[in-house]
Amino acid sequence: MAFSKSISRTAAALLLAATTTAHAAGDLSRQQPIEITVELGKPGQHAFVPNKLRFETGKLYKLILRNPSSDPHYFTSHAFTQLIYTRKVQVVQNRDGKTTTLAEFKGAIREIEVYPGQTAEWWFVPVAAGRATDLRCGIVGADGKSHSDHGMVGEIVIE
Ligand SMILES: [Cu+2]
Repeated sequence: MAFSKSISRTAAALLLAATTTAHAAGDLSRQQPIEITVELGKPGQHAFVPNKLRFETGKLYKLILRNPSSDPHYFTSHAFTQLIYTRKVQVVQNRDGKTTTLAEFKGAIREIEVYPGQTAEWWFVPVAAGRATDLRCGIVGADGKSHSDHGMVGEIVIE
């Protein structure tokens, strides 16, 4: 008992030493973002393009969710949201070649719905490695099937 207690005390002291001598990485959410665009839907097809996404921990990403289709679409992955820190989500408007930010949302985000012809930007830093295989769009069409039933699914890997 006394032995294991002294071991853990030593470990704590080593950890403290390592923490105080290591260089601080700074504010990871303030890096220049790496931009990645995912199209939500394409004419006549419910799909994520691309449907396989790869990110690295500790880097800031600006995930541009663009909906060029005529249906609203969700970007939903519960597993993904457990692996990231969200800095913000922005709603942007593209008009006459000029991009204007309409709103910013801060805090934990669970899913995003983008309306036809619109764009949202998800700024986040992956904090844990993992594989999310639950990316989907749950909107149910007139045929009673969801977009994910029609193949609007995807996978996200964080390394
Ligand atoms: Cu959809």
